[in-house]
Amino acid sequence: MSSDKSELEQKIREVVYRLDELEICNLAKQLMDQNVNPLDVINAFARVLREMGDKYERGELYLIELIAAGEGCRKAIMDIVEPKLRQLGVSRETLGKVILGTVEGDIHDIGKNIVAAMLSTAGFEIIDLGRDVPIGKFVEAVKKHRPQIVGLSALMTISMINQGEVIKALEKEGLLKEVKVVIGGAPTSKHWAEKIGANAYASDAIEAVSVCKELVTKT
Ligand code: B12
Repeated sequence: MSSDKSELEQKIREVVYRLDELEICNLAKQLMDQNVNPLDVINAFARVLREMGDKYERGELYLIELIAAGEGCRKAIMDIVEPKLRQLGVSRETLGKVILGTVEGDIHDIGKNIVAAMLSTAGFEIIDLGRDVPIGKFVEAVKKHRPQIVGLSALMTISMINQGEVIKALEKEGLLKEVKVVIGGAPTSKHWAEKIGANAYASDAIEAVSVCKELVTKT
């Protein structure tokens, strides 16, 4: 079983490193047609991307290569693997509504999209505001959709400040009484969540599911 998973990861690695979006998407299609577990595919994409991120940080990859790999993986996950995940999860009952977005100033959305896919499969209804989302847009969306949870993603030390700004804006509008805030993204932590007054932190998409389930049962 584990060798199946490493074989899958190797297949994905070979294609992602060729940096060709079409090839990456074709492989994702092929894997979905062969009924490979979409969660295994998403996790393999995430591991390969992290590995490439580490190489970029060590100066072994150019930024342009990272952009091509990141965009190819994003497209494959969003357009091909995520719809399959949703299809598998359709019969589940709704656990609650979650508004998700990457905060203002930050265009990283691969992790946020994975979290959206996993929460959706687990039975949450997702309203995805996208990336580089202005603070006011989160407030408007909470007023409009009345979710149980708001999930804020940030991948940069500069943008993580805006997670705190969204919480302040929600508090100012009296919305924190009815909505719980969960944060995530590589530079964030449990400690940061406590500091800015978020209700919870999750380090990855799997933890995000258990944390969100816990938050809705507490309300
Ligand atoms: C891919 C990538 C990009 C891609 C993004 C493509 C896309 N559509 O997202 C591209 C190439 C476009 C990019 C651009 C930039 N990037 Co960049 N990028 C990365 C990289 C390599 C990987 C990020 C990623 O996708 N990881 C894979 C996913 C699966 O992991 P994840 O995002 O951490 O998400 C998981 C968890 O964190 C968690 N999670 C995430 N969000 C949420 C939300 C909630 C609610 C919850 C509960 C959990 C959760 O669950 C996810 C799934 O398990 C990182 C390096 C790294 N090691 O993180 C740098 C990195 C984040 N980038 C960085 C930088 C500086 C930039 C640029 C400014 C570069 C530039 N000079 O132009 C620009 C950003 C411009 C902007 N305004 O945003 C820095 C940030 C440094 C810092 N600490 O501030 C990093 C750390 C690289 C580095 N060391 O320099 N980047």
